[in-house]
Amino acid sequence: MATNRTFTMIKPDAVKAGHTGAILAQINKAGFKIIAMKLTHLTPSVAGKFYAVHAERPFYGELVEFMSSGPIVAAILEKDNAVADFRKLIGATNPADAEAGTIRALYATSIGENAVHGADSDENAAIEGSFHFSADQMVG
Ligand code: FUP
Repeated sequence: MATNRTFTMIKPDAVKAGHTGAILAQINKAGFKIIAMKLTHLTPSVAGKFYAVHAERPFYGELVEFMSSGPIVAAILEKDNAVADFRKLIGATNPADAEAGTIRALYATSIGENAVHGADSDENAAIEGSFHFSADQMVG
């Protein structure tokens, strides 16, 4: 069910640093089931489209450049209360404010290079999930 799913990306900084396996293990340990997953390298154009909602923000250019700077892992995750629970697991956008033990506290280096993305609503989770995956690429 859409309301029990969220969308995540392990960002280029974390993939580059070799944290993919540890982050996926933490996600699984927290009770999320992986419904769809791929390793991909976004072009600036695709990253720009994904983050179009931030197009007017001052950090948009840097965000698009960073998100297309190397491979990412995109995934759809399932769990009761997936969106809120995943936001809790990843911690605050700025790792300096992220609670100890959260993925961003452990692996993010700055507010821009913050290791993981997590959808912020059920609606955005569905939009972002279908941006990256077609229905036949989702399991279950
Ligand atoms: P989040 O939902 O926690 O990913 O945070 P936002 O939607 O506010 O921001 C999306 C992405 O923009 C962040 F992951 C990183 C980037 N960003 C910056 O680079 N600088 C900022 O001041 C805020 C966000």
